[in-house]
Amino acid sequence: PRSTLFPYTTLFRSPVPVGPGKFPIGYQGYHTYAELTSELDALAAAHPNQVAVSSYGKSAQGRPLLLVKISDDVRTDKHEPEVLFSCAQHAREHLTVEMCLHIVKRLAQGYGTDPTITRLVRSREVWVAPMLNPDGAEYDISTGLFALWRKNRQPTPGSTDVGTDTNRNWGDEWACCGGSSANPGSDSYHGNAPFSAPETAQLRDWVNSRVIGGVEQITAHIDFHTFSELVLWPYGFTTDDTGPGLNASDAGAFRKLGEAMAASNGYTPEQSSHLYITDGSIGDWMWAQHHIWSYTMEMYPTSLTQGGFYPPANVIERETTRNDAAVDLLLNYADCVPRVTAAQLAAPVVTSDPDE
Ligand code: 0X9
Ligand code: CA
Ligand code: ZN
Repeated sequence: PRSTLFPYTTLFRSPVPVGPGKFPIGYQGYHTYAELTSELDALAAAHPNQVAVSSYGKSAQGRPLLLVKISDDVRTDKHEPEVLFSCAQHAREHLTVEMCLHIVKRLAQGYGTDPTITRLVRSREVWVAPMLNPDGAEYDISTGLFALWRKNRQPTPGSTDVGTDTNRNWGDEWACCGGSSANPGSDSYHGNAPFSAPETAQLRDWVNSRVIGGVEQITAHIDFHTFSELVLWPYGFTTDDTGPGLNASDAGAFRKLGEAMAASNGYTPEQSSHLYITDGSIGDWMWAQHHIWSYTMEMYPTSLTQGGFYPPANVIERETTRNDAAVDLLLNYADCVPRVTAAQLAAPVVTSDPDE
């Protein structure tokens, strides 16, 4: 959502803290960075051929930026569509961490037991970056109460203000169009240069490293945020339906798959700039630079009265499972997203499996 803080602070009832660096009472089901790390390590240990945990760099404060790969025969780089799911660019959007963890768990545990998941895990290479901004996420719970923090925790040279909005720091049309702020104190501060945040620069470098033989291996992507229950697609920097490298047929495919995913989870689909203009957001770069079919999903809830950025942990299971069909749709179409425009979406979707 565009602006939240004034009504938020008056509506929000302070929860009971458990201790510094811990989620408060009612939020214990959420994962801290350390808990996320050990959960992922346990999944990799339980599914050594399907789950591998690594990192693509370090945050401003030195935390490893976690990266999970899920596939059959996970240590082999196959010639299969690669799909990226990313979460928690924004510190306080803790529900998205649970979304990424849920994707890893479901694919790992469903492989060999659920036929749909088995087929998807066999025919795709799935990457999950579950916490793009770990410094911010940890800062948000550092006192034991929520700090309402959004940005990273990078010092801004020449300012006492801390933090860059990583989702305004990507290098496509950076700071072009009034969709970000040059004020270091702003929650949408875009940084002093494109990719000035180590968190964005290193994810950029890793995505660039997936160009093999001149071809970007990642074909599709969802960046999860909260809140508003939306499915969004590029461009964010312009209200035009088309733009550099984005023609009407691309826009039609973005819309068709976006609408199909939204039909599956009850979210509202729209071009991201129709919500509001952003410049330097992740999805614009993913498309402009690599033609990755990149969506932004704003998860539960729709309003501040339902908890805003801080819904209680008892919604985690319901609100992550809610996106299973949308995740499967993206994985399914990742071989060729434009074929969605010809598909009968009510009919079951069949993807050929090169391993069979
Ligand atoms: O503003 C953002 O970065 C995202 N919303 S949030 O409330 N989670 O911060 C939405 C980005 C989507 N892009 C555009 N609306 N252009
Ligand atoms: Ca591959
Ligand atoms: Zn966000």
